[in-house]
Amino acid sequence: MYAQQVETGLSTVRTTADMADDERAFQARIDAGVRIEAKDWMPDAYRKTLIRQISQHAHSEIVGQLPEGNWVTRAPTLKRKSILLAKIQDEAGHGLYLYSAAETLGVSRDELLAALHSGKAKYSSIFNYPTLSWADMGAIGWLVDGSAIINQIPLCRCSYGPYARAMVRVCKEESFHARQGYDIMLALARGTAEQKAMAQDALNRWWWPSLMMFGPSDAESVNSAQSAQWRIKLFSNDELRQRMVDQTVPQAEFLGLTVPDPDLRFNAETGHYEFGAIDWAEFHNVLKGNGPCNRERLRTRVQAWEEGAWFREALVAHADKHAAVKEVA
Ligand code: FAQ
Repeated sequence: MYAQQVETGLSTVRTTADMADDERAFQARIDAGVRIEAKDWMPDAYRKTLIRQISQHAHSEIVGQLPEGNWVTRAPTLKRKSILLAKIQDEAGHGLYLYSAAETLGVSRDELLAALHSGKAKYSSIFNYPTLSWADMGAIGWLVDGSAIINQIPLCRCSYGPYARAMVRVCKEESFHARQGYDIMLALARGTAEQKAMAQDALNRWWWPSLMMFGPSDAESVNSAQSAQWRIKLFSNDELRQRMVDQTVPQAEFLGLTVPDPDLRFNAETGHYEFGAIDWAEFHNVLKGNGPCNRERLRTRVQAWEEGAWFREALVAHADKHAAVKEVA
């Protein structure tokens, strides 16, 4: 199933015959389901792939706070505001777990953040879209966190121990996030005609970007085959995207909303929904930095980093002073 799909992908994987002894032993451990830990020997390319994926994931959590942060002061009730605040704080926590997991691979947080701030490192395309109405808070929780869970549940079983363990807690928190998003959508869908129209408009704008979160199609995915061999990826981009569609369409129907895809239909034979073509030109454009909010998001992160310099310096000064006092004692 998955192996067949990734064969059409762009990356090639090494057979055991091509591998040196230590690499073959490493692959055998992975194939046997043994978790790789920070101090274990690992091929440089495995380390590099994990640093790439985990740091991109961390950046996504941190940048992902911004679209929702836009609505904290305008939440309709105190209760909604407290829930939204808690969710956004959770995302910061996820970023911290993930930066810590990346650091176990020998890269510093400063290096990772410098790559984000220079525009070299990617973060999820989804966070480059604007949040225009309160209904967007519902759509993000429901669709974006919903998609994140589908992608991340398998990561709890991935081969790298620190990443897999971080994902367990992240997934628990993400399910609260998805639930609160659906609850907002439910309240709007059952509200006035104007509120229902607002919910529909949010679904219209977030549906396709949410499908893009899963990455390029299997035929275009450059990293999939190698990541599958290393059990970093347990399911392909297209498999997880299909899972999202199958799970979400009935939820939209329950809300009385229409998924903005004229080609969407249920195939009773396969038991899956068939859906229309994704606009990959839009996806690549966002990845290149030309999405509606790319520049604004990056500017905000860089500004936050610069304005926080005094605080980081104070922490280091305090730590140095503390260490000096300890030495004297
Ligand atoms: N956006 O060969 P593949 C969240 C890049 S967390 C931007 O298929 P791979 C929680 C990809 O990096 C959301 N770039 O790559 C939350 C690669 O470029 P590279 C983040 C993308 O790594 C909710 C190139 O395209 N989740 O939402 C995207 O095997 C609400 C070719 O792609 C994760 O990061 C994209 N959507 O598969 C927070 C999960 N898709 O690096 C706040 C972990 C692909 O070679 C509020 N990551 N690219 O230059 C993964 O599972 C994988 O990295 C994929 C991509 C599936 C994202």
